[in-house]
Amino acid sequence: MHTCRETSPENYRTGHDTDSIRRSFLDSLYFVQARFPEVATRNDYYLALAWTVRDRLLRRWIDTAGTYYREASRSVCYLSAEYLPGPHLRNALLSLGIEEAVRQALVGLGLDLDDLADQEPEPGLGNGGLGRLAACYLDSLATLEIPCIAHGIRYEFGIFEQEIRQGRQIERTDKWLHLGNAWEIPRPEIAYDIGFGGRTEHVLDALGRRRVRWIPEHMVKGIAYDTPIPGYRVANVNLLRLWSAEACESFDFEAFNLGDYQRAVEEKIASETISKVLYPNDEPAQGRRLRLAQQYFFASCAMQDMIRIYRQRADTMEGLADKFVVQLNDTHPAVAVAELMRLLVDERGMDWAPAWSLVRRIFGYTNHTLLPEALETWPVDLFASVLPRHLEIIYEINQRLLDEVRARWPGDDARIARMSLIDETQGRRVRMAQLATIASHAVNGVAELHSRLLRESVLRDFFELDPGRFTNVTNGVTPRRFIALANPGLARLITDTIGEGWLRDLERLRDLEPWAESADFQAAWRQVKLSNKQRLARYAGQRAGVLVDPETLFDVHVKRLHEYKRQHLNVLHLISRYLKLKDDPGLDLPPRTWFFGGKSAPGYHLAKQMIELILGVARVVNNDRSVRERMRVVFLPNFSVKNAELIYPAADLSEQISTAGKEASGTGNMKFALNGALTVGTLDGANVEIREAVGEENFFLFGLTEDQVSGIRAAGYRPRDWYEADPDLRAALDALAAGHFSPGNPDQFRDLLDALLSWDTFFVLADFAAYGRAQRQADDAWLRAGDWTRKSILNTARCGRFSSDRAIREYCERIWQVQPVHVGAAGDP
Ligand code: 26W
Repeated sequence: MHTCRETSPENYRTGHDTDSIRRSFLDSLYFVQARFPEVATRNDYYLALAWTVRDRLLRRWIDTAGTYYREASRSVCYLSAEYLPGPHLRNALLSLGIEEAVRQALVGLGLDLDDLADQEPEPGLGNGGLGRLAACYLDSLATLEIPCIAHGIRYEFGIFEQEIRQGRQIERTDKWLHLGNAWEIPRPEIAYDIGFGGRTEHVLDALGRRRVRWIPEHMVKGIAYDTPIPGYRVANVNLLRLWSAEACESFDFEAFNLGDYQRAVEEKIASETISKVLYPNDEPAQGRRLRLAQQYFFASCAMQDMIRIYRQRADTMEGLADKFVVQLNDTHPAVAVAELMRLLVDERGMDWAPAWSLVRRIFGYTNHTLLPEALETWPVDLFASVLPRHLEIIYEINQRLLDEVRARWPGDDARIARMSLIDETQGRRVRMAQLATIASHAVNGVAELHSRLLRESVLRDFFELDPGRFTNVTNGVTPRRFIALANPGLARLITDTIGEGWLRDLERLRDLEPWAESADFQAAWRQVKLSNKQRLARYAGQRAGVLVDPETLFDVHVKRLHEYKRQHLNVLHLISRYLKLKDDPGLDLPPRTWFFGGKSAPGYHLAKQMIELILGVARVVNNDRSVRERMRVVFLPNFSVKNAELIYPAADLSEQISTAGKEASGTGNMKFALNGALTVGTLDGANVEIREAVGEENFFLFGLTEDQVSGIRAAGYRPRDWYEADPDLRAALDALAAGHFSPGNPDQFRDLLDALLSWDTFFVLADFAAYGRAQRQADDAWLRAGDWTRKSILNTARCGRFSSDRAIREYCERIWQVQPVHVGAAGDP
């Protein structure tokens, strides 16, 4: 078997020097894009560049795959229904270390790298935090040389494009693939048949053992599309394997001959629907049939693919858990548990017990939310109609679980009812979090507070059943994209100050601490921040049509719109400040610009109202001559990874104001702090750990703690009392109710107001005054420029632990027990 090393064209096709890059760029333009300069479009040039860079990634992927194969290394299978990788080109150049060589190669051809890079569409295959975290983790897995295949769905249409029209969010279809995608490699031969519906047959096999055969009603084909995921300055390139659904028979010729053209393509349409579009909901679970089909589709492809790769070198299944560990990114892929049991027991003939112990050793489960409406449960009848065999397997798992619980807690029927995988209370539903938990050897939350609340509430009974299974891995973010790519000015200043190496060892940022006192360094630090603010101001002018002064305090609140994230608390404070300035223009409040950004799930009415409220207030404040020199409000449309890279480096103040106990972790909070923004926030999610890291004096804390919130809730919370008791709050809410920010439509915000004054689920009114005090602390600190800059430097210096490299190292040690595999790179200079 010849190895690839001798035959591969180690020359300009993969060289890292400017000449090789220019030659292979022109080659790609002529022979892949089939274009020549006179007629080539910007997209042609972008794609030609993408092919050129992709070849260099594939060079490394071949070395990686070869090494992993030779070393029979243990691998991670990361299963996630969502990925938000962001544009690939610039990250690939950074990882390969060829940005400058490419920039020179293009200049020589009269082309500009940044101009071409802007052409790349963003793969918006996720809603928010969960999807972006998965992408950060893939970057760290490759950078830490950990063998990994990440599985997901190749949605034809990703998260909608958000447009703002007449003060409202409009959703536009995301056609990310329409100009082609140079970063994926179609793998038509890596394909699996996926069954749906039908029935099961219980038979006795030749040895008289009970066997079950599933006869699906529908079959769909799952096709793999591979995207190379490069590590930073290592030769390892892992794979993101996204599955696309196709019809087993995409054209029914017989129907066509009968002139029934519709039926001829019916199956094709039905099948492709499965990977057609991403569900744009972030939190509220909608028990849609297609959603379950999507989840099973990629879970089955992933499990069948894992077994295929395993069986390339083993013919009995016993060693499967030595070679693979599977991480469930929330419950969305949790049906993979029942699928692996089906493949091991029904297809491979294993007995239940050994199969189950394999499954337990293989799976790990990460929970990302405590919101009851986000914990997935499926109606048993829906489950039975889509996945009849898997329901039987879940019943069997449940039976054995409840037998164990009964043995431990005889007569404790309440505990049995709470722990059963089948919720009998609301018309029999399958509890996916409980299924994932009982099938995993490790269950983790994504921040210390969240993991504690998980043990004490949602999964309390399972914690009592087996405490050793529960752990915490606080989230992290990749410094490659969110510092080096997004904030090159800061990256240069840091390297000039503490030397190279910090991008792979972020704790080294701590070496910046001594410089926090230096006036020169502070001035350089402020200069970097100012040029990032000027860049964002230009963007805001273009995309939101609002003129922004970069000298003002940039107060930034960007994340999905959700009541628990309390964008409306921010706006209420903003309104209060506006009314006060109207009353007393002499108030000594430093000029501030409020930036908001984020999408609302299309069906989430109150979240959409919050966007309208922000836009309504912006229109009034920005056009009010008496205040607009000191207050400006901007809603940045279509928040995404691409424009987030402009936003995080430009922020002075990061808004992390969720109700304590609701935000599992947050990751934007980490990106802001690492880029030198100070946080105004509650003791929620990872805010707690950020405040511990940076020091309480460098964090504007406010609000009820999780304990206090549950205390008030238990005692009975009457939001109207707070309205009555606080004149500032009353003035702001009254102005809203009076239609001050919705001229001609006074009732526009009725629902939002009613929700606040009647039940205020997320304690906005209760935290209003404290939030105002924290904001005044921020004003005062801002007026002491030197002090603010010092705090900003210390935030960056002390947040190295929030690197996704640290998080992945913890997963490797605590959950996956996988070791790095160093890949010697051929052809690399
Ligand atoms: C079924 C609908 C649905 C879709 C997505 C339910 C739940 C989700 C995700 C779990 C929501 C999500 O993105 N959660 C966020 O995950 C981040 C990464 O761990 C955390 O930092 C955020 O706090 C959490 O809200």
